[in-house]
Amino acid sequence: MNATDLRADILKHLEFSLGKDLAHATLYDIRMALTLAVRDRVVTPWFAATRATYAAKSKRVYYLSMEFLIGRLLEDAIHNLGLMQAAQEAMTSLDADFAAVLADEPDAALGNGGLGRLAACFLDSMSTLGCPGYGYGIRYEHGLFRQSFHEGRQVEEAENWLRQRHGWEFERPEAAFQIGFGGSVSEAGKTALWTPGEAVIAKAYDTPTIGWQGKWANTLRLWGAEPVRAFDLAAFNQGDYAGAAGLEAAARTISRVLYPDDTTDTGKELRLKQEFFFTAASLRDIVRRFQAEHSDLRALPTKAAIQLNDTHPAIAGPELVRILHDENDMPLDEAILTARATLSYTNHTLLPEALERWPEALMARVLPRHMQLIERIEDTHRSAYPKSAVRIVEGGDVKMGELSFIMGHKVNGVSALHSDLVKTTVFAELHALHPDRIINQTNGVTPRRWMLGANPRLSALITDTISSGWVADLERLRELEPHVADAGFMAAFADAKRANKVELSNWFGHEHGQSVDPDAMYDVQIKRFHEYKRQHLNILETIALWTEMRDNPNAGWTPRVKIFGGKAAPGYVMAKEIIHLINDVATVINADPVTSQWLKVVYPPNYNVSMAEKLIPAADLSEQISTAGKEASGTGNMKFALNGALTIGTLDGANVEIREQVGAENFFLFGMTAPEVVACRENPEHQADAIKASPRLKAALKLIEKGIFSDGDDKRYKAILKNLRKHDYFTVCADFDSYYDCQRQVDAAYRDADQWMRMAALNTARSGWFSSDRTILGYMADVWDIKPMI
Ligand code: B1N
Repeated sequence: MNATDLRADILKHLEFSLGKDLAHATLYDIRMALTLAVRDRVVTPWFAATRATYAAKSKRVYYLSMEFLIGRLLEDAIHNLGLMQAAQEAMTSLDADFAAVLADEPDAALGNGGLGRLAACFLDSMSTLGCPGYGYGIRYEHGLFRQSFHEGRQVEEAENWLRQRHGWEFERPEAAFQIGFGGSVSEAGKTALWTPGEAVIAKAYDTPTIGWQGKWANTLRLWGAEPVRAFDLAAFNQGDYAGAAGLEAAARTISRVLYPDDTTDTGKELRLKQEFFFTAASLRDIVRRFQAEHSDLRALPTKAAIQLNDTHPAIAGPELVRILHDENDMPLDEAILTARATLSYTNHTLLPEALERWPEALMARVLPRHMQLIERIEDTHRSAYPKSAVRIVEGGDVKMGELSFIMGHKVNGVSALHSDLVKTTVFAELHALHPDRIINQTNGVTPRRWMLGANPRLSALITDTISSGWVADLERLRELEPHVADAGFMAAFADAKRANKVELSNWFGHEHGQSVDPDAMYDVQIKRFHEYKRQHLNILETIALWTEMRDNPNAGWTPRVKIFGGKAAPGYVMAKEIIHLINDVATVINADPVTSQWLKVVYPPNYNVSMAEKLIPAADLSEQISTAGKEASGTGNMKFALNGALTIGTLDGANVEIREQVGAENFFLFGMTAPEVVACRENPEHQADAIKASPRLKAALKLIEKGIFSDGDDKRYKAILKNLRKHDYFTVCADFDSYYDCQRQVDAAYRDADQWMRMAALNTARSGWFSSDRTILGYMADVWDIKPMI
């Protein structure tokens, strides 16, 4: 594919799809014309893949997820299709700034954090590996809110990615299902007839997801909610315009906005309706596709593998039983077995507040037939295991984790440590009954986006050194290891890192008016704000370090830039106060003439996928400092190691496996282990004892209390201080000294620039195992029983 053809197609789309001539084209027009020209090139392999799957009547994977945190698609598609050079040349010939065109695309932020981003990496890997499959989710009109800071406080604004045309999707008016809620259930022989009281239409929007080198493409099918009838004409004719539109608004509300909470159970009726809406529409589509190829629904598990991304689509269990039993007359026991053989469930968290429970009364009102079937599923479980104390319905709540476990043939955790904790904590009793059901599939990240796209400099060096096979076989990065002894390679590796840092510093300069020294260590913590992730541990250490620098200005300090990024759920008060504190501390420290040559704090607002793509390649140090036992896996940790940052971290989630892969000598470990944290909490004075034992921590808390970072306001951080001094469930205080000391080891290591770079290069060379291609191959073999089609 050459630049001339691409250019001609861009001009054709500009004229015929966008109705513009080149002289009047805006940046948006150029970007959209390029998008459509690239999309045209996705369609042929997409059709070929779909036809091959139909022809072979292959088994397909269906990945059901409330969230797909995709980010931008244009650059990724250009890379996957091998069009980078052609696109660059075409843009130059049209006098367009290619980087600006790519940056004009809004992020598709249909997710909160790791869980949604994992789903997006999985789509990429499934297409790269030729695993036939579909992602199913919701086409939210508004994705994750936009964050800004007003006097250091987080302010949320609605995000509006669909204000512009979404260039990648195909609307499918013919693929629409009516989805009901409420109503009543009547007996109909052995089965039952559910007559919903209200209904909406789920309409499909398809986005092709192209794999590496364009060899395969799958479909991401997102459902948008629409009213069954457009509006109430009679009301309109009587002049009641608002009333006439009310029906439409109520229906569209279902796909209006992404819930911005991760890790809390919001318990809202609208959330339950969203979950049922997309799950029911997806199941109807899956069963329809099956029935077009096969007649006997008992064979469903041999042709469809449905993965539940956490419990959000857990209603798939009872809904599939309802379809098989009520609508297709399969005996109930057989329907339950068939559904179980089709479904499997991934658990992403053990935090009790994130384990979904729905009040029985709400479930019975919104989904009356499903509530009955949940009771039948529970009866079946109880008659099979009369001694088991496990209940799906307990204390007036339906527990979606138990339901998912019982209705899935495999349950997986997302890192080795987390899967072990799943076995020994939340699902210990169910694990004893079903010892083969819980398995581990450690998460991964796609190297196409997180190395090739985000870090072109390092990618070029890797390709020059070991050729390009690593992009689809990331473990080949191990071939870099011998080159770590080669001064030429190491100089090039260091140059790539430094150039990434200069670029980031320039971006900080224009976007946030604060460029930073590229020779300082870039120390980065980017992730959602949550007490368990302990951004407050990091900022307390920053305060202690600043104090130490002021007290000993001649101690030969290692220059550092502390970089933060991330959003807090709008209702999570403590997390928002931690954000405020970081911004306040930044203001004071950055203005200090004594320390500013060594220490800066930068916190750009509105962290998202595109910002991660800028920050990660420029990082020297990756902060993975959660309370051990709380971060199920983490995936940012993998992206940093891959891009040659060293980790400072606890033995939590996938950190454990990262340390095993890269070598303990190339990882900065601190803090208590998960069992030590549990033991520590047995002492109700653990925080007080830790503060007493640590003059530095005590002094840092005191500075906050005195209002040093809040213009003398000694009340502003009362809640944080009280929590740390009295309660500190996340053991910030107990881990503080260990973290502080470890950071000083980091300082010393960074001063030996050559040795640091060798450790960084070994992190890159040994992170290949964290490719999501490896994860997906694991799911295909151990959960889905599917073979690659290419
Ligand atoms: O899932 C990621 C993991 O890498 C992270 O460690 C984990 O925290 C994250 C309720 C969640 N767990 N649970 C959620 C998201 C949305 C929501 O409404 C919970 N996210 C995770 C991928 O495995």
